[in-house]
Amino acid sequence: AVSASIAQFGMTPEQFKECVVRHLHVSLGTDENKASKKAWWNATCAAVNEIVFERATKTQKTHFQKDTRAVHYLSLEFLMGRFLKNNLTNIGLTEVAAQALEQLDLDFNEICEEEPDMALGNGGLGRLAACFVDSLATLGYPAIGYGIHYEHGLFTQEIKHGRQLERPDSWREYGNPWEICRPESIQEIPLYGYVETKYDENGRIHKEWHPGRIIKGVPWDIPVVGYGAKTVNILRLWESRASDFFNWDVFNAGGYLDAQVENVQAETISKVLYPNDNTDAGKELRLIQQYFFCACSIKDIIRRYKRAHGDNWDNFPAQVVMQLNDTHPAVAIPELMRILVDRAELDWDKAWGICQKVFAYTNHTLLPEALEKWSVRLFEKVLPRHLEIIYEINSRFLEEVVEPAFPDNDEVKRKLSIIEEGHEKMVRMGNLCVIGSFKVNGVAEIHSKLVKSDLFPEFDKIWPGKLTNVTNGVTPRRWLKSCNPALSNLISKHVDEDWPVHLDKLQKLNDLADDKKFQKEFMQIKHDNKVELAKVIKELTNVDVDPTALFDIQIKRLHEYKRQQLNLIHIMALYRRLLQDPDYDMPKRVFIFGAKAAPGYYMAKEIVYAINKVADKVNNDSRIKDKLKVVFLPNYRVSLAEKMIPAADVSEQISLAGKEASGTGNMKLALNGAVTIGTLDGANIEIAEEAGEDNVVIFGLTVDEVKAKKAEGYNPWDYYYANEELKAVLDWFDTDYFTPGKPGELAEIKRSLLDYGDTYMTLADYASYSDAHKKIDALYQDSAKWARMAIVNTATMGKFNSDRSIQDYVNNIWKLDPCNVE
Ligand code: 26M
Repeated sequence: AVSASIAQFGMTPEQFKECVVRHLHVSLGTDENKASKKAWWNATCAAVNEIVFERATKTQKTHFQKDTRAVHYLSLEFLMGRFLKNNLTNIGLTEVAAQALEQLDLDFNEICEEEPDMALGNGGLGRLAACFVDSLATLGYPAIGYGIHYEHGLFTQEIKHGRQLERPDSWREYGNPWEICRPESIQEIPLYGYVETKYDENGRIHKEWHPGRIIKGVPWDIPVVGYGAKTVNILRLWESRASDFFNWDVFNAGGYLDAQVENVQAETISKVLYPNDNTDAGKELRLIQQYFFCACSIKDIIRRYKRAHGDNWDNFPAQVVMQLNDTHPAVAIPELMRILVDRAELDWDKAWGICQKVFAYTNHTLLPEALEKWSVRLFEKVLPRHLEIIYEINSRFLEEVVEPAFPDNDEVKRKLSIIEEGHEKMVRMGNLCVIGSFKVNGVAEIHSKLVKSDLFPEFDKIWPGKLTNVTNGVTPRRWLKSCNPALSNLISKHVDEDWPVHLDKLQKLNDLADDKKFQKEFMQIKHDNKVELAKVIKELTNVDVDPTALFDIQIKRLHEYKRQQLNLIHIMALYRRLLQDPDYDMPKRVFIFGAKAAPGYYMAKEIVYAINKVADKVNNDSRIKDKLKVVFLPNYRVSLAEKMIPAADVSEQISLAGKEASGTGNMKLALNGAVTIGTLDGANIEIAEEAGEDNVVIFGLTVDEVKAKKAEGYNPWDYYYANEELKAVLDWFDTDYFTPGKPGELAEIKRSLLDYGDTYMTLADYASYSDAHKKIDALYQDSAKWARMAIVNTATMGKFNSDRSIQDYVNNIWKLDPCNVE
């Protein structure tokens, strides 16, 4: 079915070429002789859009005519990356476009490089949203992604003298060919002000919110092309503007300048993505961002519902499900209650019944510092009516639900209350989400188990079955077919060509895992990909690396719980072994990092600095004869990941057990034939189950062992004194060995691991990690064994197709039917 639909866009390279040239003239206003690469890229996008926009319109029309139930994916982040190659892959025109550009004397890959990444996300959570919208369209489900049209996405990272510098990301400074503005669907959003209590003639209480400001929300639509391009869904992103309506008074009173100030304030809301990952900042503007996009989206959903169903709310839960991507859109719950109770004048119980059938919530973390809380004071200032509604939800919940389940138990009530009592009263967004949703899911088996047992045990008792699991996944279209074309072509020679939608079919490669010819082809492709990455490394860092060396890659946000510092300490130990014994037996190794630190995260930035300083020293030390290289690639992002992942031999997944909810980079790397070195954490456990214990290298404490060690009192000094090598490496941080003339510049890292208690038990796992790397060395030196492992990893990752995740959501939570378009 997929190839049949691809055939419908059957186009010859000549036809595609003509289309691009025509757009160069009529859309870009230039010609073949003077067009810049950027102009060619724009013209190519315009050619693709001839197909994409048509399909998008057709899809929207079909969904409206059939009045389909749809999922509305509410997320503050969509980390989409680049579109051109992805859209070509999904409409099946990659080869045609590549040939067309070649006929124009252009290099397809070079043209694709012109596109800035759409980096409207921090990391895993935002990229998951992007993979999910791809899968929803591919599977033909009616879906819409709602988010914010940030002017600036995640900062770009530069490394200067080893330190991270942040510069603004201006991804659409010169326009974005993939989006369309929809002024006809603008929404007006109230903020601030006060609540008036009124009584009607029957003595019924009525609350009226008199907002202090109105903000305009302008929607930008981005088509999301499914593989096979039958369904093209929409990602709708809201941009904030000052409302003209509100500013007229000010203007007329001669306040032209005051009005401009208001414009600036209003436009600030969608100005920039908050760069925190797994930590809560608690800033007023962030709360306003959350409310702004939830309120716009709900109004949009209701407008569409009313077009088909009028003022009758009875069918609303049958038509609408809203998935909350973490607690960031939690305020959608009181917002829908406000509209139903204050505006539609439904009674409370009926409104609450609707809410509880409409919302579902995904938890992405157990880290205490990431669990969102807003001060009651701030909430009251920005959203006075919503605070009242939250209080009402809470008191009914405590009385009607908690009291019967836990009679006279004030401790449980204190724990489950949406309001945290204390020095400063806080609104707990996680509790609000669990109470307001009909399903709550974690993102990997172990994570969901911990959500039940450690985070929300009482909720699990009150509502058995509400807490559930949906293991994350990644789209194999971007993360294999499009980023690793050579491997994809090899796979297609041995597996049905629809493997990008039926990824379990890769299992067939298991039969070839010991086949000498196949091993050779597989490893040759890996080598070629490493040659390509080596060029990128040279360009970005001026470091020469040998593509025959083992490429060991850790790519993810910089966070102490992810333990880049463990990787670094081990690299320093290898360096020390090589210095002490030039014949130390290990394969040539290249350790490659990609990581952004949150701009306000001090220790994360110290670790970035330390990696870069160690890299400088190691890479320029002729004594170790290039047996060890360390590379920190600046500005890690989706498009760089697409170049790194196909070239990885080893995938570092080394978080402290219990801390990484899932991980999704682990899936992409294994799918491309990398062997995981990892802890029993998040999805690593399921990757090990699928690949088999022999094809991953597991080390470190388990979740239970971590808990036991914490309980008995963990002391990092014990490990320091017990391990001569570990002690020597940590003491190195106090010297000026890596920072000549500046002793102690790296000392904070040692302090965090000893004096500040080593929160993530890096030292406890060191010995086991070091042994695991010795195992990797031995395996890599047996090239047949290694090839077998790499192949089995690719063969067994079918489970981690995000299509499977989406099908799990559909079956257990969303209950959608796929919709045929045409
Ligand atoms: C919070 C407050 C203010 C500003 C930003 C934030 C914030 C932003 C992103 C908090 C958390 C954010 O993301 C958390 C995240 O990315 N979690 C990851 O989710 C992935 C997808 O489920 C998992 O694979 C990762 O394990 C998990 O860390």
